[in-house]
Amino acid sequence: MKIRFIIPFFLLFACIAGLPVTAYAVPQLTIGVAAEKINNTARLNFGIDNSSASYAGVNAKIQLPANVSVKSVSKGDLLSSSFFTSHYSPAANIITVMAYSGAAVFSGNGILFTLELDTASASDGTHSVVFGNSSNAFVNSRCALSDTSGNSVTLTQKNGYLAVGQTDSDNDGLPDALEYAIVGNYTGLSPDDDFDKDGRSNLAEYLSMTDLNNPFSFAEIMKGDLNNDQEISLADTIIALQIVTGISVSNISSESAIDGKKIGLADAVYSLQLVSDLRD
Ligand SMILES: [Ca+2]
Ligand SMILES: [Ca+2]
Ligand SMILES: [Ca+2]
Repeated sequence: MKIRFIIPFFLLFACIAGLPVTAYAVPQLTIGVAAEKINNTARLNFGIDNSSASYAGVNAKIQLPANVSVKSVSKGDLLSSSFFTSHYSPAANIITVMAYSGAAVFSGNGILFTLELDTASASDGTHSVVFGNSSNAFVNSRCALSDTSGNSVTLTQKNGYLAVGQTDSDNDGLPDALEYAIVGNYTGLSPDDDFDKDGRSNLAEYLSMTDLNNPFSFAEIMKGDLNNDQEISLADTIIALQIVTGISVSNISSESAIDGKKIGLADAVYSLQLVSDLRD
């Protein structure tokens, strides 16, 4: 039987059997994985996965780990034209976020917002970050999403992790707490692999403070920015020259090389020309 006949037969059978013909995936509210990086800072993403309907809004409370505070909240790609507000209660360490899309419904997979966190006072290790799930502490936890008619939408909620501490048992550039948060041990994550298949290596994502367990979280690569600090400077020239002369430099990802593969003399020349205003 040809495939084009199979589908109508299935639909007919489904109607007779009373099965729902439109099978939407259950949307998932997600909290990502964030790792402490420079200046005791981490960026944690809140997103929607697997949604195949449109949503008018989200209303959720999130419990942060002890001694972690919110520095800032920024809208993600799904909320470019939406109403958005948040309230942080330091005493309870809970952040409440309400985001409503108005006429322009948001749908699909992606990031709703990002929290920039201060992890300076948190204890080393892997901490859970959870959605509210008890009515006395958290409101609206079971209907965090509503549809365009204001009705609550069935969804699942996936909590996240915050990895604090720079101890690195296998000396591969990925801290123990981060490896543990993703694979459950201190050595199982390879810096050169791309765990979430978004085109950025695990090490590159750690360096740019994006979520290496979320394909919708990644940073644009700035060619020549070898140390991933979002600017081209003499520091990049020095790193390139060190690598060319065989000096080992840690925590550098070759994805930011000019050719995207291998750091070489061309990278040193490129950053030097930019710094010297010899090229645009
Ligand atoms: Ca490691
Ligand atoms: Ca990745
Ligand atoms: Ca990612």
